[in-house]
Amino acid sequence: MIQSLPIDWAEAQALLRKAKRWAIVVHEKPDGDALGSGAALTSWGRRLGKSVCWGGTDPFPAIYDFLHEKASYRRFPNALELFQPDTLIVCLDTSNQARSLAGMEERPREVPLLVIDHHRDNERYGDVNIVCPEASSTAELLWDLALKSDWEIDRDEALSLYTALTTDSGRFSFSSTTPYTHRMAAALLERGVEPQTANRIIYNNRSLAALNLWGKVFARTMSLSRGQALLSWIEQSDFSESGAAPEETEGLVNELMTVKNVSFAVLLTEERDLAHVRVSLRSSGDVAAGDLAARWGGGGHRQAAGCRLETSLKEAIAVVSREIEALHG
Ligand SMILES: [Mn+2]
Repeated sequence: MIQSLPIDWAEAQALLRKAKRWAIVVHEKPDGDALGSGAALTSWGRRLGKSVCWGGTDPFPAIYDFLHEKASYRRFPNALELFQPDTLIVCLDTSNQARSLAGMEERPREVPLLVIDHHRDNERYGDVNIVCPEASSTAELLWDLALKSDWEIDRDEALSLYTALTTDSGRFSFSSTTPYTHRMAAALLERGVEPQTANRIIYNNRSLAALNLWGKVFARTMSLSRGQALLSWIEQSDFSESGAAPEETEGLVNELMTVKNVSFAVLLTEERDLAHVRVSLRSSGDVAAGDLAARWGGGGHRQAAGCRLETSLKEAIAVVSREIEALHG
């Protein structure tokens, strides 16, 4: 791993060794990296003879049901029950306390906190912080920890780490993907991960209903600003007609960015009340997605942002496309 700041592995290892109990906490709306990393660390802890619990504020997303520690994941209503003697709290993939559990800020001094994360905006809120923004994923840091600690890595743990690695690196395509990321993937294959099986269980799990809904959205996509931008939308009736669930539109807007010469994409989703529209923006060009979202009271990053408009879908299509045409000239 390439790193900008020194990392105190020895202090982290000492905390992990000393505690009788590990309470592993992942961020709200946990993703593949949070869950894959949490599953691997849970399993290692148990093998080391620790009493381990792991979980987060939100339910376990069904698409990751195949992870081997799924059954031991728990929803914690707040952090208070974790504040017990001989316990170490480990926050994974979580940049600040507000994204972990309610009440985490009230942690007593005698309950140590270890933070392991790769978010650039991590607030280093732990007693020991393994924070490395250059890492493709939190899993990459857990992999280092396991190697430095001489922990065994079995096939289930390898699959959990591989899930985290591939989802957080966009299947090894984001700029955070390094030679080290690939070396780690290679080592996971040596420990029994089969890439074709992993790909099937991680990605090929869409419902036909969702495929039908995505098809409708693709078919009605409009080209703006001489093909530099694309805009499409989801009507409420699309959900009832296709039978797809709202969460099955996750990632749809990214597909619009796969069209040649497109550097800006917008997906509008009509809300249930037919009086609000959710706007998802993606950009890889000069017009920052976050700037446009901010104009309408939303926020986000340069490449990905969102906002919500109080208007009909028809009006939103008109307003947003006019704005994009003006910005791209
Ligand atoms: Mn992550």
